[in-house]
Amino acid sequence: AANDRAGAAPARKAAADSASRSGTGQDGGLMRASLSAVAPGTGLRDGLERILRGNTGGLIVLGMDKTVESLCTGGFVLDVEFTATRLRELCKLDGALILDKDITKILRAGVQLVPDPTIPTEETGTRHRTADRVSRQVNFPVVSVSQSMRLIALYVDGQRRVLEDSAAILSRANQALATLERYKLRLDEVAGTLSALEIEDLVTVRDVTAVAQRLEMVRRIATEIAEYVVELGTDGRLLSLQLDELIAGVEPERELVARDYVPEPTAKRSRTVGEAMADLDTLPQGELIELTTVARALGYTGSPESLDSAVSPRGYRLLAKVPRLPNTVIERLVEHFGGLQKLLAASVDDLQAVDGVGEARARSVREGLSRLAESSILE
Ligand code: 3AT
Ligand code: 3AT
Ligand code: MN
Repeated sequence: AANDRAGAAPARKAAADSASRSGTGQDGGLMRASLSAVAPGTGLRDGLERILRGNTGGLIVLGMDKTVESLCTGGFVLDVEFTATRLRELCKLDGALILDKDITKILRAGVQLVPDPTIPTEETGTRHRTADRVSRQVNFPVVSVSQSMRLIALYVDGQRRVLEDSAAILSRANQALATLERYKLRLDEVAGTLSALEIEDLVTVRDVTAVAQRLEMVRRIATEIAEYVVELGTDGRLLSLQLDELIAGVEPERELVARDYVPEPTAKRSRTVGEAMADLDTLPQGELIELTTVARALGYTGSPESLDSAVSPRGYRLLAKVPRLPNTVIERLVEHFGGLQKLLAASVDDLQAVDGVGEARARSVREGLSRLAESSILE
């Protein structure tokens, strides 16, 4: 089980990275980091909840630099270690608190913040207008705890997120998880069909595209859940384990499909595996449901008729299912044989002609491929 988890973690990270790439870019990254800093289980969240329970408010800047300093007037310079209880006590003072960016220290308390008044803000109330403006003016997040509305809000570069309680987030996350489960089942179905067709050499562009499409759908919903996991902090541990288990292997599978099928460059079209994957990644949701646009992202012409043209895999995806086969050997096997059908037809002797393939490895490849062929009979 420990191995499983170690293998799944990078997949989730990749899903998360792609969210910040295709989503709101760098700001998405800062919002994510900020949500993680105020997630349940952190000292900061504990302190914020204490302020809410104590019926006071708060205005807290999560970082200090020259710009922040230039907006500070009055207050006290403290430079004491951060604790949740100190945060709550010091928020009883009028004014704002300044923490260091790693939230290990409370640097100042009772500060009046004077942001540029020409920065537009839609917020009402001096506290929230200040939080909004300061977050647009400095490179750190700002947290407000509203005394009158009893809620905690996070301001990142003018974006506002109200922190919800874990029960509400979990109920949405569980719906997303149920969707992921359904998508994953469907993915496993189409991927199984693709393997069977590959063995029989009956693959069409449509079959490949269906798998690429399902892989992408699984990744997108997984990305959404990964965001809930960040927001939930320690309350998301179980969700995180379920997510990791469901998407184990999805990320490598996606690359293997691309490496198997992205067409050889021609004079008219050429597409690298990386480009194909990036294009799939950024396909708008509405276009992802069209097989023709997915086919085009992969590097095919994408006309409706072309979906029925025959294609053959290079063999990366099925070779990856053969146990204990190093990547370098997979590369050489594909290069030497040039396609899955030739690999399937190769004898142990033929296989040994490849650099780095001795008799034992040749046998294990031969047996591995035969076993795959037997187990993926078309239903
Ligand atoms: P009290 O003695 O508590 O009334 P204070 O100086 O401690 O005054 P607070 O920081 O508690 O003031 O702020 C109380 C309210 O005063 C909050 C806000 O509605 C109003 N206020 C403070 N500064 C401004 C400002 N620059 N513009 C408009 N309203 C302000
Ligand atoms: P609540 O929802 O009532 O908590 P608000 O936006 O209505 O927030 P108020 O005008 O009632 O804000 O002010 C509440 C406190 O917010 C007063 C002061 O301690 C703090 N505050 C407001 N503006 C600033 C500022 N510019 N710098 C530091 N503290 C501020
Ligand atoms: Mn108020």
